[in-house]
Amino acid sequence: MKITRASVNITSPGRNFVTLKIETGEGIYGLGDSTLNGRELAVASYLSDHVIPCIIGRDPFETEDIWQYLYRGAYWRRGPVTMAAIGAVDLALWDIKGKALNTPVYNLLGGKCREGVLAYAHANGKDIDHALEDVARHREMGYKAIRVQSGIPGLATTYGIARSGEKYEPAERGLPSECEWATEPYLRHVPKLFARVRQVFGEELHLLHDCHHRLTPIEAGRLGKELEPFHLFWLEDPAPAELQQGFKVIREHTTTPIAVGEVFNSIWDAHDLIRNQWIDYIRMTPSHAGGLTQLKKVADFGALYHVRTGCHGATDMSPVCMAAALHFDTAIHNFGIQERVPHSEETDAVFPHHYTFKDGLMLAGEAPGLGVDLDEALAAKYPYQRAYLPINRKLDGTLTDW
Ligand code: EZ4
Ligand code: CO
Repeated sequence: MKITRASVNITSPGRNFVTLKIETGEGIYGLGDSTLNGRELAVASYLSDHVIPCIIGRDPFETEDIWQYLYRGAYWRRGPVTMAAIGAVDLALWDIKGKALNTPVYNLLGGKCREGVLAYAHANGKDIDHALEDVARHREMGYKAIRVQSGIPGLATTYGIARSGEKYEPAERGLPSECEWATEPYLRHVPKLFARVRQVFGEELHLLHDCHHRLTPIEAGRLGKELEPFHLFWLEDPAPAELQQGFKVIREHTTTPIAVGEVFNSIWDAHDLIRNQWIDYIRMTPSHAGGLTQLKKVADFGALYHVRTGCHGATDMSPVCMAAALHFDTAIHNFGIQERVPHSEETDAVFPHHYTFKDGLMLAGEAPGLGVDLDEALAAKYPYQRAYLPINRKLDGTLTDW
C-alpha cells in the first residue's frame, strides 16, 4: 500500500478545524486532526508546504518510521506547530491501518482494557449558585465526574465561564480579546465554591477544577491544601509547567492530585514531572502530542510512576482527535479520565462519527479505523474565520498567563 495523495481541509462550523486527509492507491483514506487554536494556518502550511511532499509514495503502515522521519528529519524538533502536524499525519495513518485491517484502532493499541471511558463534563456559572445549577444539570445527564468553574467576585471575566445563554468557547473571532485577573480573590473564592458543591451534591461525585496555569507553585500549594477536605479528582494546570521543578513545590504542600499537560507537545515536556512523581495525571492529547505513536510512549512511561492519563478534550480538538483519544483511552491500562466538551451540531454534522456517550461513559465505537469521517461538501460551506484565544492582564495592566 502506498500514500498517493494528501490534502489539508480548513473549515469553521462555529469554530476553526484543520484536518489532514491521506489517501492510498487502494481507495482507503485516513483523517488526522491538526487544529491548533488561534494558530491554525501555521499548521496547515507546515503540512501542505513541508510535510505532504515528503510522505507521497510512503507505505502508510510504517507509522513509527514516518514519525521518526518527520521528527528527527526536520532537525528543528518539537513545538506546538511541528507536533500538531506530525500528530495529524500519525492519526491519519492509524486510521488507514485500522480500515485496511478492518478493525477499530483500539485493537491495534492493545485491545479493550475497559467497557467504557469515564468522561468529565464542564459545569460553570457566573457565581456559585449558577455553577451549582450547572453541576445539577450535568449530573442529570449522567456524568459521574464534573469540572466546576465559577466567576470570581470583583473580576469582570474569568477563564471557563460562558456568557449567559451561550456555550463556553475560549477562542473568539477577530483579534484577541482582553481578560482581567487577580490571584487573591481567586484563591479566596475557590475553596468556598467547592465547599458548597460538596455540601449540595455529597461525596460520590468526582470533582475537578482547572487553574489554567495562573498560579505560582506556592500559591497552587496553598489552594491544593485548602481544597483537601473536598477530595478533588484533580487540580488542573495549577502553574505554568515550563519549569517542571516548580511542581515539586506544589507536591510538597498538598495531597490534592495534580494534572497538567494540555499544552505539552513532547514526551520531554513531562519527563521530570513523571519520573519525580510530581503529577498524578498527564493531559496530553493525540493531535497536539505528535499522535498516538508518541502518546502511547508517554502513557507507558507514566505507568511506571503511577501517572494516569486525562486527555485534553475541549472543543478545539476536532471529533477526529476525540475519536483517537477514545481508542487510546480504551486500550491503555493506566487510563484515568477523558475530558468531554460536546461539539456544536454543525461540527458534528461536518464530522460524522461512531463514538457515543451514555451514563457518564464514552465508547469509541466499533467502526474500522478511528470511526470518523469528513463531509467535505458541508465543510466547504463554513470558510475559515480568523479567531484568537484571549490575552489576560492583571488589574494594573501587567500581561499575565491566560
Ligand atoms: O482553554 O483548549 O481543560 N481545558 C482547557 C481548554 C483550553 C482551550 C484552549 O484552546 O483548559 O478550555
Ligand atoms: Co485545561
